[in-house]
Amino acid sequence: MGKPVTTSDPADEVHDAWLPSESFRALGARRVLVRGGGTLVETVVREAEAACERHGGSVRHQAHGDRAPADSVPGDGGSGDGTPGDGAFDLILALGRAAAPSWAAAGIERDGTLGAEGYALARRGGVTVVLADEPAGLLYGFFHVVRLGEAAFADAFAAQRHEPALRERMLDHWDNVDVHPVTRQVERGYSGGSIFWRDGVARGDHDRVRAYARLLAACGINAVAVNNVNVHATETRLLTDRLGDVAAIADLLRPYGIRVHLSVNFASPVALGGLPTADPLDEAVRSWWAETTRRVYASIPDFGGYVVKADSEGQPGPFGYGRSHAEGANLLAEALAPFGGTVHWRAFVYDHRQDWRDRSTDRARAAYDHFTPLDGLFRQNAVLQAKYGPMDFQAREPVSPVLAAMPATRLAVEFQATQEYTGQQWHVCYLGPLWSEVLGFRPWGPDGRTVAEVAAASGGALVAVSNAGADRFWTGHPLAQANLYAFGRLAWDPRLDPIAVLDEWITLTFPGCSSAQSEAGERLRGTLHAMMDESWRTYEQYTAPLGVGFMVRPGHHYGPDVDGYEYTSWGTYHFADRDGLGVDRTRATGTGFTGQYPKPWSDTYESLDQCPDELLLFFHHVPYTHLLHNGSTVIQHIYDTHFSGVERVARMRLAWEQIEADGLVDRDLFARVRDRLDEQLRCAREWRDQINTYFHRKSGISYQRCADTGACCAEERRPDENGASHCRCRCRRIFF
Ligand code: GCV
Repeated sequence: MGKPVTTSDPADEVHDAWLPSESFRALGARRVLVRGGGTLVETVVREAEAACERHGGSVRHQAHGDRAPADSVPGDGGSGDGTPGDGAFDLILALGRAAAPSWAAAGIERDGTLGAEGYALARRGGVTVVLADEPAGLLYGFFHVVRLGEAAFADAFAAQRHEPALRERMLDHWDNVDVHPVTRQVERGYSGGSIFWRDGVARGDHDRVRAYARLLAACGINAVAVNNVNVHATETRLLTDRLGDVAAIADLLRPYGIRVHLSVNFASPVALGGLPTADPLDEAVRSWWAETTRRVYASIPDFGGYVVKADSEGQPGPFGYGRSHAEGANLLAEALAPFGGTVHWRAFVYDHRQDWRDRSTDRARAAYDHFTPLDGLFRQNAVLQAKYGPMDFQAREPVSPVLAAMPATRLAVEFQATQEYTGQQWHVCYLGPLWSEVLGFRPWGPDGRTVAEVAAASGGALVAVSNAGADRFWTGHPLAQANLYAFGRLAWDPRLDPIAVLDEWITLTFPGCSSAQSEAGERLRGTLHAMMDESWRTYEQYTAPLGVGFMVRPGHHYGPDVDGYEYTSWGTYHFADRDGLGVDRTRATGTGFTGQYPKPWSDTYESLDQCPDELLLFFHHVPYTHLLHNGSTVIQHIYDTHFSGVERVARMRLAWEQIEADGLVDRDLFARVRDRLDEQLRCAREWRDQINTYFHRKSGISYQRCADTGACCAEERRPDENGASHCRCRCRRIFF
């Protein structure tokens, strides 16, 4: 536990990510008492033991601590039953009734309101205490102490309560069991193969799955869907004759408080049950789901539930039977209800066979149009899972209006940690700030609730498509681990500052940053922040401009192709012509999408004057000469941001090279990041050159400084990222 998962070749050693042995040093050097019993408490004990074994501390486990006497308080000599008094410990982790003396000692009144996963944390009289009503709380409290490091054992602090904002914090794996001919082992996977599956069978790498569970628990994730939402033939069978494979994964995740979910094929009654229909109102279909679900729970008693992509991109669904999505979702919810399971029903339903000539059909409208009429009709254990934006995980989209329009429905917000549209884990793109913006967005204006509050109040969830795979660094790009970590932390507390979360990740993952307490350590921390804090905005700068989205190569979605999707059926258009670009989604003259928002946003987005610059082309079709709030014209902004985005990537690459000499980063990790930065720079230049050339050719408008002065080359010569000296704007080099 805590040690790297090793295979025969040391070069294949799996990276510890944010749980290297060093992060347990403070805790592992202490005298620890754990009070309480059960699977999750056993996990805490094993974790503490492993840490103490490495760092010289000790662990005492009092499994039946209900008998702990009331006089067992800090400073006390002992309980009289052989257990030393609490004062003999530096850290006490105590559960429920077993914790009675510790609650008192910590000055916390136990009122039983910490919930299933909450905990209280205090330090008093030289003892740090973690107290929980339920076992999961103790596990999360344990990892909180790990995060605090020495700070957990320094100055006294008053009791703090910690509870997750969202009760379900879930990762969806888009992993296939079979290697799919197009999407391969993991759809949109950029981290090697699947942790769970390989070539049609369960991978069987239990150490790896356990190590994954540990990482997830340490950042607060408590649910995992183990297969792709596009459910193909073999994956359909996970529900029945391949259920044993799912149960085996559940057994490995359970000790870390993680429940397994399964993506299911809506047509399973036909595909597996031999029924002539999957009509949700058909009695035989309902019985089939009820019986099948009963069997699932017989095998996996804490099974979380189903995830369904229906009537979307070729997946079957209720529309095929003339039924609504509420009827479809309720069919599965009804089957899950007796066992406490939940169905996650995805709102990603749109027409992917659109005619590009038809400018009235707007894919952005689809989820709202399909689902808002169904508000209030979903069963209590159905959660409607909506992507954070109305399109598809673009680097910049407005927040989905569905999230503000279904007050009587449980809602999950879906993010994409796997970087399908944000550099595919070849580019540094820390997504914490994007997610934080979405979670903090207030659909009803400054006095209204945030998206995170809406989801939490609805009893919903936060979900991310996982970016982890069988790669030895877990995420392909080692710095992409930060996205997985940040997702868990923000799902626990959406109000956290994403840069502080990043700093937490840096401290845990690169112990050299703090333990060196040297200039070199500070340099490494500073370099990582310089590379990552703004990396999402950097990515945004050199790719599709001002929220217009896509412009990626069709199919694999990597690299630029401005017209790649322009004349296809997918509904992702930019409508650039010689005069301007962008999608008119106004009520006045466009698709009316702005009307799906409540005030003030429906008016803000409708108005050309008020629409935020970064979303301008999502909502409006404007001339290239349109003046942005930042004083630039649209065309000049496109040129400028694409130049500056590339320069920022070049600086990242340089910064990374400069920390090599300090030796605080593992050589392999250093090399992996360096190689990926090379590719990021190559790709960013490709984006810059294609986008700038394309819009120069379309608009015929030159880079402004040339037009103004005609002499920019003389005035603004300066070295580029390769040290070559030439015109800052480089327009001649690029455009002609
Ligand atoms: C799993 C996008 C992706 C698909 C993905 C789909 C979804 O369209 O490109 O690979 O399919 O979203 O979210 O269902």
